[in-house]
Amino acid sequence: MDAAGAATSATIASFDTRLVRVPLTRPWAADVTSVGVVATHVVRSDGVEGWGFSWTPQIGAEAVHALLAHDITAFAVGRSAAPDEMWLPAWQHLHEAGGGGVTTIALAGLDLALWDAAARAAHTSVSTLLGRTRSSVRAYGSGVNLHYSEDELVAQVRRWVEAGFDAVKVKVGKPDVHEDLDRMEAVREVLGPDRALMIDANQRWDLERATRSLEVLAAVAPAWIEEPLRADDLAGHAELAARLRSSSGIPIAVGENLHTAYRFDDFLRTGAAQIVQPNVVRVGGITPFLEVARISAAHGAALHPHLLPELSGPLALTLPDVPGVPAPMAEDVEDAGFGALGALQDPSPVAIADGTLIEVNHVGLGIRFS
Ligand code: SMN
Ligand code: MG
Repeated sequence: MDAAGAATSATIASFDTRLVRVPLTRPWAADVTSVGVVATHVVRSDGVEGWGFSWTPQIGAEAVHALLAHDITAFAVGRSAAPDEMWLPAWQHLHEAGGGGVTTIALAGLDLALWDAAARAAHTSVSTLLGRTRSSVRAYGSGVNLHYSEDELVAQVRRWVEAGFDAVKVKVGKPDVHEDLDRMEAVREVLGPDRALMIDANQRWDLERATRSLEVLAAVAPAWIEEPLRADDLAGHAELAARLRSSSGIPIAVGENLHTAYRFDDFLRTGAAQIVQPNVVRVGGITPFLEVARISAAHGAALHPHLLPELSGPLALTLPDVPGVPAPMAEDVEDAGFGALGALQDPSPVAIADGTLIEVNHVGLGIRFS
């Protein structure tokens, strides 16, 4: 699994970007009713074209677009079109804008377009170019549902069970943990004892509140606790992990708000997390995502890519099989895939049925925005 398949002597002839707002049919909060996509398009000196994108649900789409349209375009045009030759110099060039966050989110728009072009040049899909290690991955049902009533939440979980998911993820972090417990008990009742229940606090707790909350929520046997604390609180996560090791044993999952391979290494090296969830866009694209995958495999940590099933799913098919480490799962947030939202020009590159994601025949990434 390396970038060898993407090697090329072609250079970047042109790069253009456009900002698209994709309405959510199922809002993620009162003020999150659409997601921002910056669609990108590269033309190489050999005439091959590639389509990529950047993405940010609520905050920063215009900033990402500006960074891509100005600094990244000016840097990229004329340079090598091989994504792994581009990535590090481009990241170093952007360092005044910060090492992660908007910087890496924007860089993904270039990296994805270059990978798409590399696969199109070989008349194949990106996952074939990288080398598939499996033909399918489990998918889990997920929802942005802290604002749902308990009845709405239970109805959502019923839909997932009916759709054949054997693992689901729901939000916790109500002001009173006993309300969380009531909701999770209702969810657990629908799931039964054998389906996995993951819980996600989206950074809502501090160390003491997380400790107390997880003592209570251990009753529903969560398969992981996701983002219990402020995402950059490395020491807090390490302390919470130590407390959990000597109590409920619930593992900590983080990564949707970590932006560099270095940061993933920090969390794994210090035992602050046991499961990592890099978001392919937020880490800066496929090139750094593969680096995060190498790091997590070296630490023996499970990796479940965050969101974006049309992008994350095919990449999960290429991740190495690490003995003793659970296989990657894809996350299917209800009604939020680009295909489901009607945002794609071509048929979706993936299909999810019975809790399993497979690829549908396509070239490149198979993700062009209409
Ligand atoms: C999440 C994050 C961002 C957008 C949608 C959902 C959530 C998850 O934290 O893990 O699914
Ligand atoms: Mg999350």
